[in-house]
Amino acid sequence: MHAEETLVLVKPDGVARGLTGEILRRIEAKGYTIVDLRMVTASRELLEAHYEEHQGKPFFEPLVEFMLSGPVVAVRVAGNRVIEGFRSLAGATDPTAAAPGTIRGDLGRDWGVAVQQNLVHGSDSTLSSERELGLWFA
Ligand code: IDP
Ligand code: MG
Repeated sequence: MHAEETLVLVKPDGVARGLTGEILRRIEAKGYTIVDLRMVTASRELLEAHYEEHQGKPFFEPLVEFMLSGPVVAVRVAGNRVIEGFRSLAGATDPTAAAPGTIRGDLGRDWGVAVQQNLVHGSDSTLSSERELGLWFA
């Protein structure tokens, strides 16, 4: 059977802080497989498509600006139940509330800006992983 896949992004804060290796280490240590990886300077068009579900929310424009602020590392990760499993590794959206032991809980914090800079993105369903992998690994 073809293993499930998810899209992970190391966001610009993770790349700028030199945490790409630590984040990839956690994914590999959990036992998932890195299938493909690329460093991308995203376009506004790509980010607006990626985050289309959030259009109209107060943090949407700050989110797009943040994601444009530097390179992102896009990773195709495979494994059974990897979508759920990576979301668990990442922790809650708000890094202040994210549990210790998670990427966001251990490595992230609130910087007092309009968008939560929380180091990583992970797809939240098979529908979104297929859509997002198509955008980032076209
Ligand atoms: P997720 O990344 O945990 O799936 P989403 O709800 O999909 O969270 O939101 C996308 C991104 O938008 C978050 O990772 C975070 O960077 C930012 N964000 C989400 N909700 C808020 C908020 O209420 N305030 C500020 N930024 C937010
Ligand atoms: Mg999300």
